[in-house]
Amino acid sequence: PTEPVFNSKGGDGSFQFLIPDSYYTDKYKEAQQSIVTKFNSASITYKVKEMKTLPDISLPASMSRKQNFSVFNDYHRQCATTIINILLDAKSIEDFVSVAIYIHDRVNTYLYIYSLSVALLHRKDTTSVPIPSHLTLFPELYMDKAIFSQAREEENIVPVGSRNVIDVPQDFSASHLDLEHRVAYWREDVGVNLCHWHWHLVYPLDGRREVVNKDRRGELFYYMHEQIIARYNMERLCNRLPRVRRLVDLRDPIIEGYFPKLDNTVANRMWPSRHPNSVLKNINRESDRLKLDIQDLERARERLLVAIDTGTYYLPNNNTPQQFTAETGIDILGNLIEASILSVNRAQYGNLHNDGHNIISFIHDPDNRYQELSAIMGDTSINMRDPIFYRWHAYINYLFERYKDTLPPYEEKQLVFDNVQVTKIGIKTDRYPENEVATFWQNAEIDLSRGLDFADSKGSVFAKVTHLQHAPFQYNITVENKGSARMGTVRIFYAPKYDERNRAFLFRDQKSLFIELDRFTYNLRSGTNNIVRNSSDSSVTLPYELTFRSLANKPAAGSRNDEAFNFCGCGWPQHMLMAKGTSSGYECQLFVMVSNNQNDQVQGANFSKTCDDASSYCGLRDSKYPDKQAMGFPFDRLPRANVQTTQQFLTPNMKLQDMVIRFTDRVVAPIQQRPTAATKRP
Ligand code: CUO
Repeated sequence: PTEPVFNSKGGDGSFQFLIPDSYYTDKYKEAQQSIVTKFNSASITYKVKEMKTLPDISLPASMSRKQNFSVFNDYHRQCATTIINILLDAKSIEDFVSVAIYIHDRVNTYLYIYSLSVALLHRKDTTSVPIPSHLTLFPELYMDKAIFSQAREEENIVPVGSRNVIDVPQDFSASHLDLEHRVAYWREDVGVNLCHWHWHLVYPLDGRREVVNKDRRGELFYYMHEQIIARYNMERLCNRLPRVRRLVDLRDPIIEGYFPKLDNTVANRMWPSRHPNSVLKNINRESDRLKLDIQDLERARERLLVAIDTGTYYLPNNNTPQQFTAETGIDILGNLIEASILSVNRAQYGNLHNDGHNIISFIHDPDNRYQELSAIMGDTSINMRDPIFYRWHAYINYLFERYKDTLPPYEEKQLVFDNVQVTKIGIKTDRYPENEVATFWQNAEIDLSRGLDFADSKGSVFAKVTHLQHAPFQYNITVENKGSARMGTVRIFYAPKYDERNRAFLFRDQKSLFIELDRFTYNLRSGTNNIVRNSSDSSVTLPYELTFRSLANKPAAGSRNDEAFNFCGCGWPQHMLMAKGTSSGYECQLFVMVSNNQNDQVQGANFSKTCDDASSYCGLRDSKYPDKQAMGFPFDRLPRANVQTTQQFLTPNMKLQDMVIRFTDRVVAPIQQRPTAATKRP
């Protein structure tokens, strides 16, 4: 802010905006004086600039304030794009704050927070402004509705200092009579859902080209969701569930039910549920401006399959077939299937992925006769809770895989790194046997006071959630370099070893289950190199503090986590890096490849230390994606001839190692990892 007006009263850092009279909506005009009086004990007052010309927000204001916002709905997206563009166009921070405040009370709250967050992430002058934590703004989206009355009771009756931390039960959405509930701890994890919300903020599918058209965004849409499915499948196998079945026949009953039990404070309702064996129907809902037939999805799917199988697609009004090339094909296909505004021909290839979300999210009330709102499948901050999310995305992923299977396998010469051999890899921890990772439960406390708007309260009310955690570990990698000193790219993955029938996977199936754990560059000396890398330095994860952030657990000033604290929030949660495993030790395989960095380097890929925590899944802010290889390399294609097993796939610069994940069913206090200076971030 350029000219804040400071109020000398108080010293607690509390803050208020002094809003121009003309900004009050009719609803609050009469109460204006009492609102100002109520908050005038704040120690800092910021006088909001009054804009001479107010923005036209008639479109976003037309969306009901009691409706759920969905990025998959075209109308909702247009509303969001209008707000985002207004916020991006504000000439200064002062103007930005002013129009943001003007819009705030005039549009749907979910729509507003989404638009504000996207704008903050994409304005050059707000890179250091923390985007609102969705978890603390809307805690009701992340935990059982039942705890909130308890929270209000604590806030109203119990003095600060004597308040109880409210326990959020792990098994609130279902019981183990539902087999799918075995992986509910994973689907309903706070960090997993926040990760998905943030990814879609960083990669909006609509808006200005400079906002949407990020480097390899279509490919990253494929890869990020492919990795989610791989991780989910491994989690299922750990829990003796089969890999997720893709949703192929849209007319079959959907056997998976889901009852979220989440409060919807915007609509003052509960989020709708889906009964087992529900059947998809054509959608016609005026209030959502949504008319959609099952056939629309089937037609789009057929056309996409023809494009994939022939390796060609068509541009609008152009009869010349265009070829998918190995370099850009997957990126074009990602935008086509999603479909983002970068789809090269939406009229022909439709809106498959988004419409899948749409049609599923209205399965309970397709023509609005019961005036029910969309279900959680329409909301990117909560849809990973629902088993149907994975069945739909497994289908979407199948299309991408089908395309990838048309590409020529990598030849050995594309995989090797001359004179470089990986001779030993392993996992080490302080207290567990070699190549064993320990998993257990851990608790995190979440401050509810902001989301519940305890305006008059001093102090917080905390909820305690239980989440999966693993003991921190180190990768030890020995590399023999018989050549001169060179830079290598170290790629670390892991995958299940056995299928549902306990048979060792063949490469062609296991390749879809390899989960990226880390990727970093390393200066290889001539001779023997012993690389030590901490699990917490992963290029796919977001530090723990960024998931459960609050002022109470802000990382120490100057630490790596502190630099990132204010920024993106995009990344797989660190506590979910590893699958749960089993109490007897789940057998899986660690894979390390050291590739020649000369082939991997990208000009213009800058690790700025802001938003670079999870570059594998989230890319880099204002920069190119930092790896020239296809995302998922070397597991994104079918193997070369005569390769049956992953062992046979290996070239000397790769190594495979059996490992186990051993789960202990109890809550363990946090374990700190010792720092190591042995590795270097790129
Ligand atoms: Cu992330 Cu379907 O793209 O939920």
